[in-house]
Amino acid sequence: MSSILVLNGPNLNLLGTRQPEVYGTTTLADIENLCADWAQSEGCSVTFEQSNHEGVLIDHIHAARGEHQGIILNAGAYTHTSIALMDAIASVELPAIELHLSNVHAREAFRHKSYISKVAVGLISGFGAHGYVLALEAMKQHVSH
Ligand code: CA2
Repeated sequence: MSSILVLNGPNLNLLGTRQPEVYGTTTLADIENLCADWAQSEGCSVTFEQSNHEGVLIDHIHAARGEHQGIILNAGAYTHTSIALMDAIASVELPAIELHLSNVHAREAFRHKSYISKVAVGLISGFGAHGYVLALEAMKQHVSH
């Protein structure tokens, strides 16, 4: 059975409570439930984590080695700044999909740069909460080939 880590970065715990015009009204708990429902219907295992701390996110990435076949990463604003997260993804040699709720390329220029893209197998951006299901589908396909 394939096992996938879904990892969420800073401020995503606030989803559904602030800035609904940008990020929608779906909470992170709702997204976790969407992922759990997908996992059950597909016969996959999904582990869902969130942290506001760069080092904790790195620890989750390191711990994924030997536990999961792939990582789906919404690194939040660390996407645009963190060489440390990029290095962590490269070091574990697991496929990673970069995920964003919003279309980062339709937003401010500082969101157009991504350190995660350099080490990701692909990018899903702009489909809101449904992007998590799209990323899970893509990762399932990717690890089965
Ligand atoms: O679109 C995405 O998923 C982002 O990763 C979200 C990040 C942002 O910095 C990235 O550029 C794109 C921000 C997450 C903040 O989430 C909030 C949720 C509710 C209220 C305020 C922030």
